[in-house]
Parts: sequence; structure tokens; C-alpha cells
Amino acid sequence: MKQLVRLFAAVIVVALGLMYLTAYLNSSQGYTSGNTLTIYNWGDYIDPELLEQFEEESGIKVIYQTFDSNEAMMTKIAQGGTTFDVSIPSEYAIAKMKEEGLLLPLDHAKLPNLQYIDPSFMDLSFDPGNEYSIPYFWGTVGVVFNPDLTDLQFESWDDLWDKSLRNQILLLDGAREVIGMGLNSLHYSLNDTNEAHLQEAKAKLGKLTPNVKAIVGDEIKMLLANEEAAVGLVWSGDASEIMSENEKLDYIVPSEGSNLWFDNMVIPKTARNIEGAHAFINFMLDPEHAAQNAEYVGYSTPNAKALAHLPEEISGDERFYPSKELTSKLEVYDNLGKKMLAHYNELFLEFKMHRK
Ligand code: SPD
Repeated sequence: MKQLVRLFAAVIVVALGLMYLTAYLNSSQGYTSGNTLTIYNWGDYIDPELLEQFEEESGIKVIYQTFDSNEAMMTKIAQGGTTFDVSIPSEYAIAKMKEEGLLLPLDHAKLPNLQYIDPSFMDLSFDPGNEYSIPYFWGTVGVVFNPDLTDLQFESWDDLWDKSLRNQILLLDGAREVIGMGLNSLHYSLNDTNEAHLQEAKAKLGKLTPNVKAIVGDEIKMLLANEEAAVGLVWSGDASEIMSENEKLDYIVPSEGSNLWFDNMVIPKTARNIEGAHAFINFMLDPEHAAQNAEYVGYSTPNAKALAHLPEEISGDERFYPSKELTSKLEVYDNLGKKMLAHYNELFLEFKMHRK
């Protein structure tokens, strides 16, 4: 018994020691307990040097976690039990999170760098007045292809169904993107909710199966750059990163139309450090930081002043900074409502299972 008591006392002493040491280490770096900021972002979606710089400048310690889909992120925030201070959802997810009371309103007086955002990215229909969200990156969905491995030019989504592409296509793991591609290939809207059209898209996607090598997350970039497949359905920023690794590859947005998307910074209702969250958002809006981030991750910045800091080969590349004429032909995802979004996810799951 005495031994048990001694063991218990020893465990308590070690635990207290560790707590003291952590608090000391944090305070010696300028952090105080409670002065942390928990960021919940997509994978591969920030230059880690910027996180270090923010920590140094603000004295706030960053805790960083990632997600791989809007759906996973929304579920985690809605479940509660988390303390995320900043997250970066896409437009339809922002509309849904607003509707479900999952976001806190922003104080624009604490975001002076908001002045640098190109006005065409402000005040969009999913968040009028940017009451809850601030532009981070934007882009399109399209096809990246390797001309050494295929002769196709990919003007149309239908090219993906070409027999020569057997086991040669990688798809990004996104329900809206894959079902949207099926709908667009049939000349339907990627926000279509007509059940007959959705079933038609599902049947058409089923016929794509022999050509699909894998449905993957961020590793799609490495696989395509290493020429493990000829073609990928990707977000434009990933295409830009792949192409900086392997210059042979090219990116197009098919002629039937595609998705124009916006990822914005928000403060979820789980936030504990609202002051710090505003400081971080403002830090990321600084033109030099926004340019550094865009150059690192390969995605397109909505920060007009940041563009001036980017090399012309990036800011002038129409594949990733397309003209207003092209973007006006693209569709932004609508918030289709809880039931319809769940239905899209179900159809996507069935497509994935059908492949096995
Ligand atoms: N590495 C992942 C980057 C995430 C890009 N978000 C695109 C969302 C489109 N709805």
C-alpha cells in the first residue's frame, strides 16, 4: 500500500514538474497560458514560416490542425468540444455555417489590411458585407494533364471518358467537385438538385470507373508531378504547384464550365481568442505576407496589393489568374441545404464504393 502511495506521489510530482516546465518554456518565448491561437486549415494551405513570424511578432503561440474537406471541418466544429479560433472554409460551407450559427461576426475595425483586398472578392452572395468571412485564396476546378502520357488536349470534360485513359486518372477527394464534374459533363449546373439529373450524373460517373486510378487527397500533387498518372481532376492552386515541380504538365478548365471557388477566413463560434484571431487574419491580409503565402502554396490571392509583390510569371498566368470573362462563365457552389449536401455526399460515396 505504502508503495502505491509513493508511486502516486511520484506521478503527481512528475506531472506538476512537466506542467511547470511547459509553462516556463512558453513564457520564456513570450507566450502566456491562454495566449494561444488554434488554427484549423486545409492541409498544405499556408507557408509555415508565416506561422512562425506571426508567433514572434504577436507573442501568441499557434496550435495548428488541418482538415481535408469542408464537410469534415463543418462536422468537427458543429460537434463542439474544440477550441478553433480561425478556420478557412469555402463559400457554400460559409453560407451553411452562418445558417447554423457556427460563426462569430467580425470586427472590421481590427482588420485595417482589409483595404488591400480586390473589391471584386468582397461582398459576395455567400456573405454580404463580409460580416463573417475574409478572402484568403480563390480558384477554379479543372484538369491537369501530362502531354507525354496522353495525346488528348482536354477541351471538354468528356475527354476524361476516352478509352485511352484506362487507369490514368486521379480524382481529388471532393464530393462537390466529382459530382459537379459529372453534372457539368452533361451540361447541367453543378448546383443541380433535380434527382433525375443527379442519377444521370451518377450513371455517367460509373462509366468513368475504368479510367480512375485513385481518388486521393493532397498526395495527388506528388503523384501527378512524379508522372504516376496522365491526368488529374484538381483545384487550380494544386495544378500550379504540380506544374512548378514538373513543367511538362498543363492545366485547363473544360469548355462546358466548371467551378469558381473562394476560401475565406472565419472565426468559428468555438473561438477562445477572438482578439488573436483578428490579429492573425489581419497579419495574413498584409500584402507581403499574402504574396509570400501565394507563392509558397501556389494558390491565387485575392489581395490586389499582394499581386504587385508576385513575379509576373505567377500574377500574369491566365491559367491561375483567369480573366473576368472566363470566371463569369463559371459557377460558384450554392449552399444546397443540409439534406441535399448529404445526398451529394451519399452519391459520391456510392461512386467510390462502386470502384472497388
Ligand atoms: N491543399 C488543399 C487546398 C484547399 C483548397 N480549397 C479548395 C476548396 C474548393 N471548394
